[in-house]
Amino acid sequence: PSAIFLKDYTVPPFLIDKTELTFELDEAVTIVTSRLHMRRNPASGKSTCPLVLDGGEEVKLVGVAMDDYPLPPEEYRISEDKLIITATADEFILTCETVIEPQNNTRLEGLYRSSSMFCTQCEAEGFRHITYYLDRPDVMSVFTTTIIADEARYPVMLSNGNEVERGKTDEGKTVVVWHDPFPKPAYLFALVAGDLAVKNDVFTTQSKRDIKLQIFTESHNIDKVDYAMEALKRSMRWDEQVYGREYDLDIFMIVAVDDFNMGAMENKGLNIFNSSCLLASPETTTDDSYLRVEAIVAHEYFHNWSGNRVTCRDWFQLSLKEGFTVFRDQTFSADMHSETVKRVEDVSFLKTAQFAEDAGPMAHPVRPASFIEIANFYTLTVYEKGAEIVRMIHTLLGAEKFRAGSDLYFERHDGQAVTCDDFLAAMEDASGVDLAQFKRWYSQAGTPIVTVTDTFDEETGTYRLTITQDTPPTPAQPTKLPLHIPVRVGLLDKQGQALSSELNGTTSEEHVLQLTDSEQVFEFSGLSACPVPSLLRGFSAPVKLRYDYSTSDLLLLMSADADGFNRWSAAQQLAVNELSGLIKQAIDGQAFALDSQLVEGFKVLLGDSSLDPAMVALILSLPSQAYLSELANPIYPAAIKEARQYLKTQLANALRGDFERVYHEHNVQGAYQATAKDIAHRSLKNMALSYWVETKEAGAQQAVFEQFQSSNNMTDQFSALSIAVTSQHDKASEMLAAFYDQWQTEPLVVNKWLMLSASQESDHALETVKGLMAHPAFDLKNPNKVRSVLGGFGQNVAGFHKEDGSGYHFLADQIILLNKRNPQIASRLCTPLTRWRKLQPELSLKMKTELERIMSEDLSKDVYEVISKSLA
Ligand code: HT7
Ligand code: ZN
Repeated sequence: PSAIFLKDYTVPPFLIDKTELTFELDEAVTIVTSRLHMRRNPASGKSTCPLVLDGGEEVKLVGVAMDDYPLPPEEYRISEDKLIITATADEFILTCETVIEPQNNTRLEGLYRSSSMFCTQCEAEGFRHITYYLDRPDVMSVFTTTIIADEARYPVMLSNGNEVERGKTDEGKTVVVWHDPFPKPAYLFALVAGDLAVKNDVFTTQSKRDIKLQIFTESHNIDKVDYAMEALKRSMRWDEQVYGREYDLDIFMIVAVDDFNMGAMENKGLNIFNSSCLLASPETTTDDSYLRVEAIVAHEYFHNWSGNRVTCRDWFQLSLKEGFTVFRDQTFSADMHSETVKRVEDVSFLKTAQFAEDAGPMAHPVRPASFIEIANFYTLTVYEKGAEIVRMIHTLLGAEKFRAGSDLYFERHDGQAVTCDDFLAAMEDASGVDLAQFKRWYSQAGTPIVTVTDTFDEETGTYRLTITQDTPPTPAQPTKLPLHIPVRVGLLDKQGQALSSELNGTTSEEHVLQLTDSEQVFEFSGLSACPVPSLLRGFSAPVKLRYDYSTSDLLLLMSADADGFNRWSAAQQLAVNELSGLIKQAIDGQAFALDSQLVEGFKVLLGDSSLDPAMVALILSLPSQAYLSELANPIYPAAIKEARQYLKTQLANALRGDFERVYHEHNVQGAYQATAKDIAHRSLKNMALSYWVETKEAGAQQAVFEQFQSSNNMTDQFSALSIAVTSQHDKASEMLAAFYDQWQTEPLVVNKWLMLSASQESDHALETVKGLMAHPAFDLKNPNKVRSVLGGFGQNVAGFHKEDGSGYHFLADQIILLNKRNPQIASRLCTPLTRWRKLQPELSLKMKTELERIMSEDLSKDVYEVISKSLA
């Protein structure tokens, strides 16, 4: 497989003004007829080149006609999945009849079957698995879709836009015609047919248009869509209020499907969701999943403007729509709940997973310069770091100018396929802010390291920060240029009071430093004593901050900083410092010894009822195994696990009474509600329980068991179960079995059970996982189930990182098994193996051996790209 490069982009030689599709859906074969109204693209300057259409190996061509005359075989050929037509007029109608077998489509790209329904997934390059087409995002066309099927089996037949006709064929089949007036690339095409139940609602826009809202599911799930429907209406209102964006069609539909490679898809007017990201009920859904449903409903809806009305010119520009839309959904969720809690969660995820990606063999810029398989670039870098870039623009411009920039972007590019540079140009033009250097964030990979040192001049009352930046080399980018980095800073006195200071003529309690050079000095005047700096407030840039904070500075920031985010950040840093010492002791085979400075800080937190319980819970949560692995080099997985366990037990024993009290104080009574307030209480209660149980007191063990048995909601029940499993509760196995018995008819709950069971640490973890894959609840065709079991196993230190390498061998076997069946899922399963270079030497070698074994197979493009880059 070979790479394609951004620098080689050329405009399409042909355009498709209108696309007319007919689908004759059937269990055995589906016949797809396309009538493409095409013309040469004057902008391409090519007047004679052949027409080359994209296809897939499973698409069988039955016939092709030009302006209704069948083409003789010598005038076209199929080569490497492309249909090549040697000669064309300047303007013509191309008709293709193709046959596909959706029921045998295990890749879940294109048209496929999920349960008893037909559904599609066309982003990024799925449409070519349906029929031959110019499958690239800068070819935008007006689609009319005719669906013909047996109404008894498929009473619901949906596509993009509005239903414009309904009738019967001579054979008695039902015919439904959909027309989407908005030109769109093929990746936004969608079709669904099945026996589905519907929930209807109406949203009245700011200009008083009534929009019909419909959510479709299989009938047994229709009682679980109320939350998603309310979230949709909140999203529609928010986009009007915050971005001035109103919905455009008269109908907006969402369909839930069980088999789906990712979370959801923003097809124009017909979003398709993984049911795990749409369905919610108090008994079966945890708080985290409720928030996820809301965020993803919002994300897909927001794409209607940031993605659909204005789309990407090419797939290198993916972050144009994804980075912006993630920023929009993050801000929405912050507005719906707590801004600080949301920021902590997002940053914690970024620092754990995106930083690891940036430090690994798949590191790439937010706008990649090349790829072998675009599906591999739906990454945390493109999405999450891309959102951080948009957030930095927001910080640099301020809210008002940012909104002006967004308005200009939508107005200037409505109906176009554009680039990240176009987005930046709109932001610059509307604000007058120069983003020339800032642009490097899009093209330079890697996480910058920002190092801060300080001095205080007693005589002049001047505090000086010297800040350097350095971005480490990444694949294909050995040297880096300085970036434009906004650093939000506040200063505190030794009692934790905010200090006002003057910087460049502005006096304020907070400043945004514009770091643009490799080294810069910032002078704050008007201070009477050396302050404690609160640096990078709100995580104002996606960088690794280095500043030599003393323990007392961190304790001060944790208890008193005006910036809630930095209070959490200080607590994390304290915990990281203590854990680093413990990890070293574990690696050196020493007995653990620690007098934790966190005890006092945690005690104050646990006694302060004025604080947001959700923030307290976040501050109490120790840095995760994954985050500590990201920080470590080399990574000793077992040492990290032991160190975390030791610190948790120390804190639990030192504060046992506080955890027990807080557990009882935050026990929410009454009917379940997914409100910020109730979620906050549940999160603190369950965090307290997770500590209390580490004391091994009978009362705590009993509390876990009772909560498991008597909860009226999945958050509390599943928290109790997870706590039992991780703390190796006497009844953990009994509880796991009972949980499965209770929920075996609810697939989404069973997925949680699969994941937790696979993550249960033990010497025979691998046998457990093999047993789970043979369990009737498992299905290799269902990505959610594969992710649950293999994702859970990946977190299982004893099982996955077993010294004999059997965990890595097993994962490699699964990747090889899925490589051809579902390349996208197989490729994503490779992620843990890409970290091999950072692992402790004995494990590193074993992992590398497995990568080499995978490499010797006949690989899909998806898996080939990840494995070959990992070994390079
Ligand atoms: N834009 C959507 C991307 C997506 C996708 C990409 C590759 C393979 C399968 C996929 N399903 C959905 C999702 C989003 O970001 O909104
Ligand atoms: Zn998206």
